[in-house]
Amino acid sequence: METAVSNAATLQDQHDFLPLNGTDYIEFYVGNAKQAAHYYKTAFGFQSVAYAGPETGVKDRVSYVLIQNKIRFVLTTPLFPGNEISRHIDKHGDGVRVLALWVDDARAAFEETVKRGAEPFMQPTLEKDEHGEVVRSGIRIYGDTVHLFVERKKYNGPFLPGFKEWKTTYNPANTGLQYVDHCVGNVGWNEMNTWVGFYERVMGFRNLISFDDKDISTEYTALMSKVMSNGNGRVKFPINEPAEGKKKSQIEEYLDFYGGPGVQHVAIATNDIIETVGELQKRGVEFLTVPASYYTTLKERVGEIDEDIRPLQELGILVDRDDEGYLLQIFTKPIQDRPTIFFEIIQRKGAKSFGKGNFKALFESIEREQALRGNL
Ligand code: TYF
Ligand code: FE
Repeated sequence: METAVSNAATLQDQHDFLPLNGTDYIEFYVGNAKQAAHYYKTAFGFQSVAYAGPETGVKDRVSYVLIQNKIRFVLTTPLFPGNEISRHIDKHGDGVRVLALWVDDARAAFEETVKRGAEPFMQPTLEKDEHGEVVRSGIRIYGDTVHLFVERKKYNGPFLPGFKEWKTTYNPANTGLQYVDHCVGNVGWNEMNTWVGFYERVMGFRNLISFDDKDISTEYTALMSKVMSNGNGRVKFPINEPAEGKKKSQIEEYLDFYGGPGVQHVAIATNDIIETVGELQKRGVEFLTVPASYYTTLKERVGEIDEDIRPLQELGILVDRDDEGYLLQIFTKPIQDRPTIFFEIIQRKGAKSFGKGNFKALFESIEREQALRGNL
């Protein structure tokens, strides 16, 4: 059963020991950052911002920084075998290494979380260049994924010290992507509550919503999920674990191909999902599809909405309603050859939920893809 936990009041009474301004950046370790950067520019409409590599004095890697509105992605590739990036890619394929959080005090963020049991990843480190100074620190989370805390209040460079502005004449138009709505982690069997406890105890997050395996017909992919949110709601991390069902859980397929826990999907918000998804499809981004019957019963399920059903159906956009409003969402196919990370595009019209009414149609769609891969 879905359960909404309403402990917002109690949390507001407490001091937030880990104030977060939002997501600072998401860093992907990829096999070929030059080509990945081209894909994020061409297909998703990201803009070139900054570069680090041999030309800037970094000898073992190349990183490209891309932005679109409030979303910042860093694409990093190793230049040699045997380093930490190479090993990450060998094990996981392309994937998310860093979920960086924007803070006002990276030293305090490190102290407060490590004091509460976080495993240190990076001691607070001051980096400087002609644009000012940045302090970063970091802790480990599930799998090989880490949180970095980034304090940049005394910095006005393009990204971080060590990066130079990336000037280019190739600048495809953006696609209306606005900000990171949530980042979902897949963890191992029976590990969900461990990570829920971690986000509560170590990070001061609270459980917004829980889904158990009964929310998803046992005919289909079984999983459990709990959505964790920080105090001001700007950072949301749902955690999934596989559950025993009649068929192989989509979470298990992920864990097999990622080589353990990691980021499953990044949900990106838009203010006009029809416009954004239309543009993404024109540029070759592939999305999961649902049967036409989904749209014949849509009005009964969600009532009146501002959008015409026709373009929603043409694009394959899903709709769900909760007590506070409704949301529109759609999911890409995995964005690399391993069936691991994918993106969600979401437009919220009052709804604060995650699309439970779409789970059956969505998971059946994922399951069809799993079957094509022979992993069901
Ligand atoms: O973030 C969510 O909860 C929704 C639904 O494997 C979802 O996007 C949940 C689990 C999953 C795929 C999507
Ligand atoms: Fe999601």
